[in-house]
Amino acid sequence: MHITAISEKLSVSSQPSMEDIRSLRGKGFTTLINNRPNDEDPAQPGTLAEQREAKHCDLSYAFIPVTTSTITEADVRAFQRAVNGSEGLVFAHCKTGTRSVSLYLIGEALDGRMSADEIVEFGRSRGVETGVAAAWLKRHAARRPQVKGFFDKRTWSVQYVVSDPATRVCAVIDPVLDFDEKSGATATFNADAILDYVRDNGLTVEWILDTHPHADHFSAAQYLKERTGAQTAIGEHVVDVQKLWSGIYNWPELATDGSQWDRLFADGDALKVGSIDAKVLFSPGHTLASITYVIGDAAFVHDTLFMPDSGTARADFPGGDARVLWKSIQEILSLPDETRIFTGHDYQPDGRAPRWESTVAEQKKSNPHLAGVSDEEFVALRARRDRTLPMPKLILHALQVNICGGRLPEPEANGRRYLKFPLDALQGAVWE
Ligand SMILES: N[C@@H](CCC(=O)N[C@@H](CS)C(=O)NCC(=O)O)C(=O)O
Ligand SMILES: [Fe+2]
Repeated sequence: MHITAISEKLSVSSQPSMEDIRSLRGKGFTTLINNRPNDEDPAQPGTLAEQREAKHCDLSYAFIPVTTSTITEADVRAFQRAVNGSEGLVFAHCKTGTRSVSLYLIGEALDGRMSADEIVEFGRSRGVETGVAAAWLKRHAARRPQVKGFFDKRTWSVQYVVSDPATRVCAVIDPVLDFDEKSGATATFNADAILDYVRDNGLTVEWILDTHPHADHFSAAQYLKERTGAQTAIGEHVVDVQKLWSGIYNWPELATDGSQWDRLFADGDALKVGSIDAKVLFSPGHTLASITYVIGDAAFVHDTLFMPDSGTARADFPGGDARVLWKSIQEILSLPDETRIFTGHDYQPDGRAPRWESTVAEQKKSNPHLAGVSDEEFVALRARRDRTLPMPKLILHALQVNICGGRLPEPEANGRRYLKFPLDALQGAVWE
């Protein structure tokens, strides 16, 4: 292990042995960050062993695995949070230390504390590799649109603000309205964080876009429309979802014509986010109405693909179909290889920090539900996995709000709003 001090708080190193990890407390470190994906080489301990040892030695532990070609801003922010949140000195490692240094340098540059020249000088004076950070920052500067993800840890949802740097116009995608099913309380923490970001960055919201009627959280589309005046939109097949669920809820008064949104998008429809061209792909399979928004070089695929280490979305909700999902995924994968893919959920396998950005090339290469998998195998593996998944805990709460465009039920005579649930209407109870 070769330790290099990077800042007052942070040091980076090549892969430590378990014995090295045991020595960290004695050297004054209180946090261990592992930036190395599991299984890079058979000799590495891996996250579970490192985490166990860290716990044993009273070190805080964060698992933020990256490769040099797939670092995202979310990784950089997770790294910053782990460093800033540490009470004492932080020890970060990958195989050689380069990835850990790169995460630090990119964060410093994004926050305006270091220029490109200062990064080069930093590398020269400390003898660390800065090429990865420099290349990342160059690619980042050339990218449009800007994409800011907001992770909701209660529902593992990712919400986005997608903005055009030229006009400062933005679209909000899949915003979450907070709901606590135990108390029945609603709140706007997530949506207000989005509004703060919009205000702090001088953005104008022109679109509030949903990819599909969500089954696991309420949409904050209405709340954000009231505050910004922006247009709401969803895919036109939402009318089919409305018809399906008005039956399940025995709700004949529900308008099933999509009139709850300002705009309904059809497959191939075009829109603009400021000066950036965007188009809509119909991507059913997870739901009857799912769509993908392709905005510049970024595709918002929500519940079709998850991160390459996490597979794909389930296809067993009412109206879901694995064969149809496979077709939708193939259309997304036919976008250019460098297209940025932004997913709608991240369920944090092995407790790794949340991630939501990949590329078409990475998905094709390493998503285990896709790489080397045939359509028949996909349908079979989806059916196998879906049989094991309980229904989302909020499916019955959420659909009645989301098929109304994120409007809560009207208050009754006493001023309170009420939800209504069918009993024994859905398959998928898991009793243990
Ligand atoms: N435990 C979560 C599950 C949510 C869920 O079922 N998510 C859907 C997307 S809405 C999915 O595709 N899950 C895939 C998986 O869990 O493998 C909840 O209760 O909300
Ligand atoms: Fe979903």
